[in-house]
Amino acid sequence: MKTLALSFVAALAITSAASAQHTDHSGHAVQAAAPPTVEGVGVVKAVNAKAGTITLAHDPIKALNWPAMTMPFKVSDKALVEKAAVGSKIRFQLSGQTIVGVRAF
Ligand SMILES: [Cu+2]
Repeated sequence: MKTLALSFVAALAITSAASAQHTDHSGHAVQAAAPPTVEGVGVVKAVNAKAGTITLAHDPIKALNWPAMTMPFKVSDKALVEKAAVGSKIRFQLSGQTIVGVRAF
C-alpha cells in the first residue's frame, strides 16, 4: 500500500513537470469560487499584435492554483499588447484565461 502511494506521488510529479510548458489552462481544475479577475506577475517573452496575444513567463498564481510557466495569453483589447514590452516584467489581470489589464510591475 505504501509503495502504491509513493508511485502515485511520483506519477503526479512527472505529470506536473511535463505540463510546465503548455498552450492553455484547460487541464487545470475549474475554480468555481474564483473572483472575476485575478492578478498575476510575469516577464513578457513575446507579443503578437496581430493575433492579440502576449506570451508570458508567469509566476505561480496561487488564486488559480497555477504553477509558474511560459504560455501565450489572449488579450481582451489589442491595445493591451502595446503595454507589454518584450523583456519587461508586468502585472496582469486575468478574466478566465484572457488578459484584461496590464501595468508595470
Ligand atoms: Cu500558465
